[in-house]
Amino acid sequence: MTHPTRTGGQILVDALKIHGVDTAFGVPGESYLDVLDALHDSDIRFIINRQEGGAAFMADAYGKMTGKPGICFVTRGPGATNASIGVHTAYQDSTPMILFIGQVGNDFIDREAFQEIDYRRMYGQMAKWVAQIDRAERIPEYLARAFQVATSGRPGPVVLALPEDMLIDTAAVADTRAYQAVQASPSAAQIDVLRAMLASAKKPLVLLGGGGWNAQACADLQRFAEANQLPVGCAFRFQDLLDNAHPNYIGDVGIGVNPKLAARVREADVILAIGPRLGEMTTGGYALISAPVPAQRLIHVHADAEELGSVYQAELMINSGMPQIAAMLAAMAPLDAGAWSASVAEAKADLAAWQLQPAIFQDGKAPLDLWQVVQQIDRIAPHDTIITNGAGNYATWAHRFHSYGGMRTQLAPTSGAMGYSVPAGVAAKIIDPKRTVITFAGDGEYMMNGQELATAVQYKAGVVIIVFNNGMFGTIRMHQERDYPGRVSGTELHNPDFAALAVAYGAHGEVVDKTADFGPALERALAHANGRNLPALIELRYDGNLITPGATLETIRKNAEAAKKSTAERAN
Ligand SMILES: Cc1ncc(C[n+]2csc(CCOP(=O)(O)OP(=O)(O)O)c2C)c(N)n1
Ligand SMILES: [Mg+2]
Repeated sequence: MTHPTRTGGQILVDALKIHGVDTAFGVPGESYLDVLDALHDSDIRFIINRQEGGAAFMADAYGKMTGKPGICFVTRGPGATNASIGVHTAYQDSTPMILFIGQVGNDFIDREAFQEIDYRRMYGQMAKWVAQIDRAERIPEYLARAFQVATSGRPGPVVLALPEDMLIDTAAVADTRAYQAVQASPSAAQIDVLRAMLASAKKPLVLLGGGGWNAQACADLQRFAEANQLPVGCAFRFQDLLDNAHPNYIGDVGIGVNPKLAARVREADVILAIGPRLGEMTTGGYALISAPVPAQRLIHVHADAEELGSVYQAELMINSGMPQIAAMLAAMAPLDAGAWSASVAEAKADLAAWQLQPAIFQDGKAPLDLWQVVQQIDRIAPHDTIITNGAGNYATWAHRFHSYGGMRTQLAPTSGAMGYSVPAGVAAKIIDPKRTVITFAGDGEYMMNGQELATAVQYKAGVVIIVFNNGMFGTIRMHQERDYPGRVSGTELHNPDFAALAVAYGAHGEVVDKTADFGPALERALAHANGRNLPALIELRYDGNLITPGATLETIRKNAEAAKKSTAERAN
């Protein structure tokens, strides 16, 4: 059989089409001009970003939203290093992604030629698989494998380097079939053991998390929780796997966890963890569930066989994809829930109490009440609104007080990466323009990838960005006050006028510093974003002392000073 002669770039873009790619993100480079040329004739939408960190975060957001690998193209050296934050995030978050990097030609390789890096070494610990394609006729094979690896088992990022001369070389080669993501399924015997362990429980708890979920899997899991009246918590930043308004949703087990929920995790007799790695943030530093042998009887379900038993020696380990286990649990004969059925309503009441207006706002003295801000968002925006955020204390206001509306209404990095919020919000609106998208950004966090506001304007992505401007890298300041009270160092920020900056980009921008002004400002921003398909930014100016819902900076400092004083007195 004869095949048409194509350039490497054409073979690659044809392969992307075969694997179902409709959108790619990136920043161009002369190292992969032939791919850019092949994209010119394809119907793949190539979203041009302003910085590779933004591009890689957008690819991560695409992977999270669709379950298909997010595609990102960057150039060698500087482009590849800028993109690394998105690869690290995709790895920690178990997001399918493929990063293509233009590479130095084979004629110059290994001379530390211009912008040359060995990506196998650079990305060795951050990606599921890193390879370099040295021959154009092997592109179809490498791409098929890249899609397999990114989506099978525990999803994650793959990095492929593309030497420049290989891309312009020609070959007459056949295409492959489309990839098929491969996932394990639980055995019937494992489901029997799982059922018996739950049947013996008095205080069972389900914990959801990790990558690889889809709408059907979430729906099946919800049916299982309902049929067995099980309380369901969600791992750090996987808070949307069960609609937060559902009676069985009892809260997020992450940073700043509700102490009553933390106690429930500690005191549970059987924990059914479906999907999460049970990482540091979800286990309160491996304290709520102790490693390696937990006090609770642990059933750990994970998509990666190697993750199971790597930290926790669960009593029952099940290697399974999320849709596979969820379908089997939905079909499982329901248990007698008499021993624990009351706990669901109790835990839900604990959550409701935890979500009441915090004491720091109750005297009404704060001109801008951040709790009220979230109440207004939940009142005005649709329940299926996508909320994005990056790292920073401001994210607490969303995580604790917002009611996430179910599967993929939360785009947030478990890697704790600053700079994720804006690209994720812009990408979400590009991928699903009918959805309302609201981005929570810190003043520090916004400035890490705020340039993607230009991408939003260019592609008519009507995202609403809320900048929490407290004039500082607040999280670090909080830790500083705890450990080095009163010694502020390296955490103050002198900021631009964010609203004016947004206007300069062609977006709508306004400043809010009073509680009563937020609702109307949000209405205007949403009308602008959804009506005119252009981004809108609301800058919140508030008292930086309001650092967490539970304590002000001042209290944290005073407590730390008092603790230091008493330690010193005891030493004397
Ligand atoms: C890329 C990156 N750099 C640094 C950090 C460390 N870090 C975590 S939170 C934070 C401060 C965030 O400040 P801001 O966005 O203003 O939010 P705030 O805490 O003030 O609400 C920093 C510097 C990080 N997580 N990610
Ligand atoms: Mg800040």
